[in-house]
Amino acid sequence: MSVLTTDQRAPWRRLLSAVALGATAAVVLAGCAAGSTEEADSAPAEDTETTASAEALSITFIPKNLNNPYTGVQLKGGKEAAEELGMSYLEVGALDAAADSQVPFIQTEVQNGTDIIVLAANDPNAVCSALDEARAGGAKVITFDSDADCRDLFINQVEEEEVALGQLRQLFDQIGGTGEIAILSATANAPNQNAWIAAMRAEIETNADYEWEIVAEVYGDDEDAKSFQEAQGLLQAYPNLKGIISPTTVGIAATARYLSTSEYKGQVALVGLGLPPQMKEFIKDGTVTAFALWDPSEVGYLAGYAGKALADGTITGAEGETFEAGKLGTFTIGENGRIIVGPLLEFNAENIDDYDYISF
Ligand code: RAM
Repeated sequence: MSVLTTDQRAPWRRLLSAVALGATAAVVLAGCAAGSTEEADSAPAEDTETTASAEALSITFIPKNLNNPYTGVQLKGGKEAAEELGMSYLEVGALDAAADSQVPFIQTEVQNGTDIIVLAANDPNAVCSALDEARAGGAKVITFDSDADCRDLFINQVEEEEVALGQLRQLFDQIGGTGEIAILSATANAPNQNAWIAAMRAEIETNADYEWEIVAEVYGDDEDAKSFQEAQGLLQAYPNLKGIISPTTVGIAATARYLSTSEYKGQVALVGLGLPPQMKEFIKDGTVTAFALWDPSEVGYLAGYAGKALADGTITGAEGETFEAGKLGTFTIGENGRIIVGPLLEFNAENIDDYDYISF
């Protein structure tokens, strides 16, 4: 994955950054966000990956963390959209998904006068003041994958309840509705993880089919090694565990890898959200029977198109507005600026080979 530093941005944007530090920041950046400023007309070409046009809108993706194959698939879609739309594209971020790791990257984009910031929030409490500043300066802010309530739009992969219920049903199909289960999540503050887990817990409480006892909820922080250790810890601490739900691609892959060579293989069920290329071997060797996800590249792609429509003024983020998103078709903005990409995909031994295209 390529990560450009801000120094590689066009000189005119760096100039605006300097101006942006002054009191006139909002005015200057608002002009920049419109994408048709005089500065842009006389500016040298962008020195980024995707466009040579000085008038191009700039879009920067800030994922949860770079050290995550899921991120790579999402950004592939974002970059594709930026290329199709002639926008200048950048992806920046930290290797880890710590709560405050995204703040300096947002601040740099504010200083650079970036037109569209697309972010997967690690922690709304950490990122919102920097994002508010970006919006006050004229930037359009989109969250994707993981929401924060300080944005123009949220590109949500699948309705939260559908994500939650799909995983529970997959577990029920394998172990029935009784026994001890555990959750292996990503980071403790991740809005997407926590929304899915809350919906799962609510369903378990109210659905008479589900008499499971959730004995633990642990966090692998979307780091492979930590997730692996947490999986190992769960199985040692709870000898009667019947199933693990891991609603994170990093967590489920690490847990599957641990299970695959352990005495628990085939004894403890594992469901959750996984990337087909990472999970294929564990489906084939019988460690995992079924898991779920969506195509993450579509989430990034849609964010790119939504960002362009916002920056062009075609949409404002209001409920009921529609816009075209290239190969994905027409989308309508739902309640509270939310846009759903598609349905939950479920993978198993019968269909796993059909999803080789979801690759990183
Ligand atoms: C991990 C991340 C991401 C989530 C996927 C399912 O890669 O936590 O935010 O959407 O899993």
